Amino acid sequence: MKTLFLILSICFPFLVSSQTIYPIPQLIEANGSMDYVGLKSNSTLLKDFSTKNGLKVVEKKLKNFHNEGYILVITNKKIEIQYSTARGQFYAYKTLVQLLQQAKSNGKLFLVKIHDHPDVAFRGTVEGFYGNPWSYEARIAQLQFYGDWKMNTYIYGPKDDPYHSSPKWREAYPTDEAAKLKELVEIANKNQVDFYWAIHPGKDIKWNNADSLAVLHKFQLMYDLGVRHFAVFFDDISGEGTKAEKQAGLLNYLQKEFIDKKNDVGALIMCPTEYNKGWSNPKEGTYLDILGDQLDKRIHVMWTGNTVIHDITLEGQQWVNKRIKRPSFVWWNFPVSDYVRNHLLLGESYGLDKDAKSEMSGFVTNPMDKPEASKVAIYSVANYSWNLNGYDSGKTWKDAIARLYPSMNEAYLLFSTHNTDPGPSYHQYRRLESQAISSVLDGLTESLKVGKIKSLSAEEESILKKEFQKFEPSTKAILTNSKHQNLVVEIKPWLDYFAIQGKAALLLLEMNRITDNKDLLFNFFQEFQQQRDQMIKIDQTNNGNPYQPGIVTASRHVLPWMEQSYLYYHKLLKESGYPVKDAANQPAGKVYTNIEPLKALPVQNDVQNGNRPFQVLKLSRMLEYITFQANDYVGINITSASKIREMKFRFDEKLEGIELQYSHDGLSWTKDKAVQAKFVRLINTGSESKTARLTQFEIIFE
Ligand code: LTM
Repeated sequence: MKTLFLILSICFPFLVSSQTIYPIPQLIEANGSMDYVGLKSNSTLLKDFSTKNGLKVVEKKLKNFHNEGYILVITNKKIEIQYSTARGQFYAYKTLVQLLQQAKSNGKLFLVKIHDHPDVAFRGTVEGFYGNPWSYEARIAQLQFYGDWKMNTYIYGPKDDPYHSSPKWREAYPTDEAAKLKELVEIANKNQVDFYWAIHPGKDIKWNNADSLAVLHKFQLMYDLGVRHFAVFFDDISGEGTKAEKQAGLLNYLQKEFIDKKNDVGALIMCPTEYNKGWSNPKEGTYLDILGDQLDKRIHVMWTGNTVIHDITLEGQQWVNKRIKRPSFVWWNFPVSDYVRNHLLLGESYGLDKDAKSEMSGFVTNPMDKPEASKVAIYSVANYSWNLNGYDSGKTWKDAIARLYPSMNEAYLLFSTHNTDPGPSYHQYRRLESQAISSVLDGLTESLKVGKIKSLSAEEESILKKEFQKFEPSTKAILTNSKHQNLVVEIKPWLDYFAIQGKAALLLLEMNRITDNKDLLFNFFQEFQQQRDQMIKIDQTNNGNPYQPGIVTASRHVLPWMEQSYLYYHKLLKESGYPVKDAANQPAGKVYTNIEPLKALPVQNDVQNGNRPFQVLKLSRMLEYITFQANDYVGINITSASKIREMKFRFDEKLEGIELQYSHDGLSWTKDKAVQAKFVRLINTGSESKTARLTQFEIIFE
């Protein structure tokens, strides 16, 4: 069969073209000959297809067949669909619709035989991010989208829904919210999507009968709204709630008292507290092994990979699966951006192992709080999880953009190419960005850092110029595209910023060519500064969340080159006596810590917040818990000549033995506020480790 497939793929590549059917089917045979049925030019799709073209759709139910699989046979006499479940039947029609859509545009319906089934049993999304949960309307659009692309799982678990997590997980939803959830479940059912409702009780759960009953009761309330799939999350908690045997006990209780007693509820899913290798106790017999041994084998255990945000590797899957004694259920933290909220993550979904299908029971992506802008990545995950071997991240990404945004394909591809990397963060997860121009730009930046201008070859200059010339028109094409205003609403400030960035970059290219005419350079610099000021304004006045406020685009290669150029020309012109506008006297600093993952934590300069009278440096706010071993510290090394006015920090719980200290040299430390200090840190002065979430660390300057 496989050989036949190969031969046919080579002879008739258009037949197995991934442009034709997505997710790529496991096997396509050209039914004996490369024939096709001609369609009348006005043929509509499936509904009246059989009457107009004399081809009937015949259905056949199979026994002992893959439960989501189907066979679709198109001959010049009939279209036959074989399946064993309603879901298989649904997917067969989804494939047929794609073929008919294609046929509608070229008038030909090819005679084929398609054997298809998914590689991974659970495929879809987990709405599991921090920040604004998706709207009701956005969720409807998502559920329809999942049905179209053969995803069967949506896990509802927005961290900032108080009825999902603390403080209200024990309570019923208010009537209007309950009604909307009920409708969403119905829409999910219509699209063959299992609507999983997740509870996140671990922050304040008591391991007693009353709280076991509270979870059970909440499940029943959700069941009454139509929910038939449930999950329990124990991520991002500390203290009592984190105990493996207690968590396993609760899950087993729910299995016995709820799942086993109803006969229409799907398999339970749990997200453990140690949900990635980096945070797992490696010692035998600890947390993950306890779950492995004690948790009912029917319950799925989620896993984000070797760290919170990571590629999914075969080796990583095997490592955890051995411990939890079952294939883990992948919670992939891409393209979620709740830890870098000033970025858009629109790039390829890559880093997914093609050989890992037997090592995962499910694969869901945690998206951005921007549902439309997440669709390209979701579509990619639909493809990966359906057919791991057939997955090509780059091609899928391009196909996704072409399919979802045909009327602005090139423009959105260009914009996405430059909006992929999350930047430095404590997760240390980086993505390739601006690939066509990145190495040339990095060369320029490195040279500027040592005070030199690197000249460009004519070819290099032309490549950069052509690319930057596309920024503004691409932005316009997206902004004015009436079909995709849902998307535009989500990303407008980033589009505005990007358009100006393109103009500023073109000015820098001009400046790069000027060797000795400082007057001309000064003219260009002033223009460049105007554009840069506009970018700063967009950054300062949009996306005012308390975590990572503001806007950046093309931040991995283009922006650093622009900033380095700015510093270089500013200095050069100032020293040559030109009246260049001084940059605001901003405090500057970098993270100061001995805790390895926190070494990449950005320090934000909050001078942006225009209505604040003070200038502020703060540690980019983290979502997860930090463990301070004895003598561990985190703080800021102030690198500017700024005087400290006030210092603010907060943990989400009281921590004895964590001390605030100041130092001039990083060697001798004092508890007393030192206005001229160059280092401020929090240090665990006790002998026990301490775990908590640092929700604020801010130095306010005079
Ligand atoms: O990843 C998990 C299991 N939990 C949280 C998510 O809620 C959050 O969206 C991601 C990304 O910041 N990180 C987490 O730790």
